[in-house]
Order: sequence, then C-alpha cells, then structure tokens
Amino acid sequence: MATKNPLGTALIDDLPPEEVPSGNSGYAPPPVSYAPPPRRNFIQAFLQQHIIVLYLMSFVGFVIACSAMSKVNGIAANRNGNGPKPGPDGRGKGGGGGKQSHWLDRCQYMGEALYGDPVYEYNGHHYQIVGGNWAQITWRQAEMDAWGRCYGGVPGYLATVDDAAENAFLLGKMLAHQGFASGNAGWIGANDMTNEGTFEWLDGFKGGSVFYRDGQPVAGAYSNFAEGEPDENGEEDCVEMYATGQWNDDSCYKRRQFFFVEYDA
Ligand SMILES: [Ca+2]
Ligand SMILES: [Ca+2]
Ligand SMILES: [Ca+2]
Repeated sequence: MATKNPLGTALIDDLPPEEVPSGNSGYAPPPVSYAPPPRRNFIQAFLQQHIIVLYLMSFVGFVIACSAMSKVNGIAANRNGNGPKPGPDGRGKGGGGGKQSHWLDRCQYMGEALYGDPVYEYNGHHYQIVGGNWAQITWRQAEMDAWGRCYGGVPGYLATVDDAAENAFLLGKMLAHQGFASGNAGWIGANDMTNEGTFEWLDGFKGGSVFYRDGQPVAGAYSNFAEGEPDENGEEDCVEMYATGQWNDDSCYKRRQFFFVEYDA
C-alpha cells in the first residue's frame, strides 16, 4: 500500500510502473497503425515486374508487323513489275509481273486445286477450259482465277497460244464444253497493257514474251487476230478468242463466258 512521505505525496516506489515519467518528458510515441500496407494496384505491380518482358514483346510484335508490311509491299511491287526480276532460268514472273514463288509455294502446299473442271493434256502441258454460257468473267478475274489453280505442283496461268495447233486444241475444247453456246468467247493470256500496241503473253513463269507489235506479228511468233484487229477500239488491252478461233483485243473489264488455263506440267 502507498506510504506517504511527510509531504503527503505518494512515494515513487508506490507509483504504477507505467506512470513512471520517462527521461523524455512529454514524449508521446506516434500511434502505431495496424492497417495493412496499401495494396499496389495489380496492373501497376505487373507492369513493374514485367516491364522488360513487355518491352521485348512489343519489339517482337513490331518486327513481325514490319516483316508483314514488307511482304505486302513486295507483292504490290511485284504486281507493278517493280519487284525482283526473274531468275537466270527466266522463271520468276507472271500474272503481269508477279513473283512466282508465292503461287508455287501455295501449289506445293495445296496439291491439286482444279475446282471441278476437267484437265486436258496437250503437247506436254495441261489445260482447263473454264466457264460456260452462264459465266461473266473479266480478263483480270480470269487471270487471278488461273493463278489460284494448281496441277502437278505448279500454278495455272491464262494460256499462251504458241502455234496454230495449240489454238485449234483450245478452240476445240471450248466448242465441246457442255456449257458452250453460240457466240461465246474465252480469254487468253495475251495483252498490251505494258505498251500500247505491243502484245505479249503472261507466259506463266517465263514472263512476257512479245508476239505482236507495230501492227504485225513479231518474226517467228504466232498470232491469230481477226481481220481489222487489234484495233484498240476505245481502250482494249486484253485478248479473247472468238468461237471462230480468231482473236480480238477488247476491254479487260468486259465479261466473257470462258477462259483458258495452262499448266507447265
Ligand atoms: Ca501454251
Ligand atoms: Ca491496247
Ligand atoms: Ca478489238
């Protein structure tokens, strides 16, 4: 029990220990907070921890995008005839100047892509006669369709007619086609898009051999224009074969019933 000193105040020994004044008189410890530390936003934490990985992923994505764009531009350049030139074997062009490898790779991946049309063999090459009286096909549509076909591991192309025998073979197949009707015509690979009046073949992979210029056939080359043709009547840069077997230059965007696909296989 507390004893009193003569002044009547409590003796130090009798004070509760917690009430003993410390050396820092008046010091009050800061209140201790037991609230959990503020939680960092999850995304913020993720970004901080994985920032390097994210930078790397962005860079890889950028490289892939650049590569894809360069491919697209390469294809466009090829289509404009500004792309890589044909190899020493002369292969490497087609489709108005396109690079063959894309189409070749596609055919080697796809195998055959004949779209139901029969295949005929003539003189070491194979052919399809595509269309019917009901069809309405521009030269450009025919050209692209031909490139999308595959036989023997190679893509097709709008036919190059090298001589009268090949012309007669193709004509015969068109006339015999079950969809043929009088007056129908079919697109062949001849055109004078590059230089007006200078007609050349798409030639599949071989690239644009000229067979007619300055109003007459190139020496040694075959052509079979009808009387008065080619006449560039309006703007006519693509060549069709009439049901007579004779040829006419006509608008590439007129529609015809047939087109002739040739395979170098
Ligand atoms: Ca041919
Ligand atoms: Ca023309
Ligand atoms: Ca014409």
